[in-house]
Amino acid sequence: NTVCVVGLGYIGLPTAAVLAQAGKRVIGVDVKQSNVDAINAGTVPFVEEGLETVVAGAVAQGRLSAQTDTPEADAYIVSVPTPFKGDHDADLSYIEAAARGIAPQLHGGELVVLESTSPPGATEFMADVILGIRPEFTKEPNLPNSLYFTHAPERVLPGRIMIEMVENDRIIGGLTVEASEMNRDLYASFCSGELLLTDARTAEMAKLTENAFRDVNIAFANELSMIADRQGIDVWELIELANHHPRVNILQPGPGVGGHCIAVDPWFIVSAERETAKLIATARNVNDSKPELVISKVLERANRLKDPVVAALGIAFKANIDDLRESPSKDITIQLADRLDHGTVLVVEPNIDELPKELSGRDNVELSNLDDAVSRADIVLLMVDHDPFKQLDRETLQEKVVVDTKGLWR
Ligand code: SAJ
Repeated sequence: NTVCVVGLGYIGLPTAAVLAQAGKRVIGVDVKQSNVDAINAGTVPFVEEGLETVVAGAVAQGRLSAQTDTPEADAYIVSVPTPFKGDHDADLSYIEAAARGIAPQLHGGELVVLESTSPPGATEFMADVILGIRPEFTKEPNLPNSLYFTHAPERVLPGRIMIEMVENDRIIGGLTVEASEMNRDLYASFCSGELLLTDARTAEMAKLTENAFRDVNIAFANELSMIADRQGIDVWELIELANHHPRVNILQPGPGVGGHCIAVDPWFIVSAERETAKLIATARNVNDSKPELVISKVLERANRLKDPVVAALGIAFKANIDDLRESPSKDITIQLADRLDHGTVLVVEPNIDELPKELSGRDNVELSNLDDAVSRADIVLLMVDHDPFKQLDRETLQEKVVVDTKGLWR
């Protein structure tokens, strides 16, 4: 029972690891030789709590290995990126490349699961690529030349992946019922959550819907923060009070929405239904407009000073992780460095050791530590609610201009 996982990133590698832990023989495939080498050495090329122990164990036991070519297997799990192309359309070229790698290895009877977050129709597209190359096969079930295609979107939260991968309920949508059932049997080996069967299109839409729901709700909080600011009201107190209503549960405003999921996936719905998905598009735009407001606020205060020092606290996309992908706080910091007439930006990010390339090598940017940055700063800009920032002695903020985008120091 061999499973091949194509794409060994934030989702593929943990999936490969839990399958190996469940006793499967797992071969991971990645285009990047350095990732393949790292995994075969039992190490993990990114930070995720608890992952390295499982990978190291599975590699040592000979259950998990990685390579750059796609092998023969009984089941394939495709977890490759689906970035944007054009006007927020989904770029399916990585899915297509994965399908082209899988097609020559098939004998009939294999399951091919698409895990990548995808627009409606992507599973069908993947199947069409494979059947285009191998027209002797069919997606009709129960024949010697049947292939089984499904979509099983991942829903794990970065930072809790190893727990949520096992415990979360899963939606499994097949092009046929038989494909869904085959996928269910495989995922039951590692997943203790409920396995909910549906068709592929509904599964694709369900994943996008979950993230769009969260995005719309965060947009509501962010819009409230702008309204409250203009009205001279503390938005966090406002939300706390309103949330005492038994049917109100408003999320938290912040400097914008980041990460590779919530800031991306809603656009796939908009791109499929531009005329109808108005609220979803507006929410995206509200959340994307938040960083510019933070930048203006800081610049307005900085420009009153002769040689302003701005402490930028947090450039990760959310609390207690090192992930800088689509991070609004990183973008705000870059913009401040670009647009400050004079002065210095002190970056404090406890989860990284060096500045990202967009910020390194600049005369007016330094990577600093919390105490040093706060003591030198005229303006303290808080953008991420990392634990160490919560513990800061508030006394040190007296005499400073504080822009607290997370309401951490209220
Ligand atoms: N954020 C706020 N206010 C809030 C909550 C979040 O501004 O009240 C911001 C965060 O600071 C961050 C962004 O939203 O910038 C996204 O963070 P998140 O914690 O909401 O979500 P992600 O991107 O880490 O993970 C999401 C999860 N989806 C949902 O909760 C519906 C996760 O379960 C998905 O698996 C993941 O997207 C994914 O891969 O799609």
